Amino acid sequence: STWVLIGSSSPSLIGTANYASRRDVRGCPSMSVVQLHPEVEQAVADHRPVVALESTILAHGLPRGDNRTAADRFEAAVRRGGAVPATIAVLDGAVRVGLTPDQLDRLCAGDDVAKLSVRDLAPALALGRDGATTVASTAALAHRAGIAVFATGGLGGVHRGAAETFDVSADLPVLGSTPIVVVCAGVKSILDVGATLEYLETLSVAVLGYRTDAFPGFYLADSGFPAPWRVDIPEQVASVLTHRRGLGGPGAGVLVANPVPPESELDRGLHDRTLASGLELVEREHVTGKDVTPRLLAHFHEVTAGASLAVNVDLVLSNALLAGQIAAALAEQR
Ligand code: PSU
Ligand code: MN
Repeated sequence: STWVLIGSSSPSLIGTANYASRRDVRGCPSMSVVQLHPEVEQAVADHRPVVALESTILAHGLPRGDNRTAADRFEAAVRRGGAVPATIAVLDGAVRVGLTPDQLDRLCAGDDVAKLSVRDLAPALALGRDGATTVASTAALAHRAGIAVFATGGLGGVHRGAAETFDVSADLPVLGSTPIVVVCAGVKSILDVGATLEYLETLSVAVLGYRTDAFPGFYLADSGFPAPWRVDIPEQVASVLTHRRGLGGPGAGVLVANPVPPESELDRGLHDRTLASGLELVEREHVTGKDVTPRLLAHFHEVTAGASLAVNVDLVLSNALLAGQIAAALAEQR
């Protein structure tokens, strides 16, 4: 069963035990802090399609107010694609896989919502903090909960200047050891895209362009780099994951790079100017570490007077819909 693979392939991400079955997962003390929403739990148990959604984009990537509306729209897009949505976050001292409307309200309005990568999960749980999960922690938690498909906006990656700062998102190594499908619009264009693609190759992550030969550039449909592989239908992505698992070995992830719909793309000139001023700004304000990405995204939203916000929401909607279709195709192939 899938549970055997899920349990045995990345035992060390969150806990230390090697879980071999669903019963073991439930019985493990470290899993008692993982609370599945009843609808999600039932869907996973029935092997029906489920798509994980991250919460850092809500709490730290989109402005207050817009984020709450967007949260509902992301979940609705997953349902349109044919799957049950499971937004993941840490609330009330527990990991929540699938949030209630009240929990989404808190996550989107909260002033004290930490940004949690994988390494932050245990401290946040121990100290009873609320937190939003990044691509890295959402992928790890989704996988442990038995969810095979995950949608986000733009993947984190190698930052510009990383040769000196060492700023490389944990999104990359986690994807390198988690056999899950992540649907994104490429990596965020604020990053060093070429270096990120190289690192994904080093980590053995399969990179698939969806209906494109060009690797997408988040706000832009084309990053200027080619996509290593091209797929054209959700069934092909499902088949790639099935084969990835069938090959065994350390389970790396599958990255589906779905370009922003052409009609939603940001104007390239505006993009390039805003990026240049944003990079100057983080330098001038000495913004470092996990604050860099949220600061640059906020700068885009300010300078483009909401144009980048609309693009960001549109591309996540498109990814959530596709992720739903991929999860549905995967359930069909079982
Ligand atoms: N995609 C978006 N907006 C976001 C993110 C992704 O459209 O805010 C978040 C994800 O949670 C991703 C994080 O994991 O940005 C990357 O942060 P960092 O560069 O600090 O690893
Ligand atoms: Mn970083």
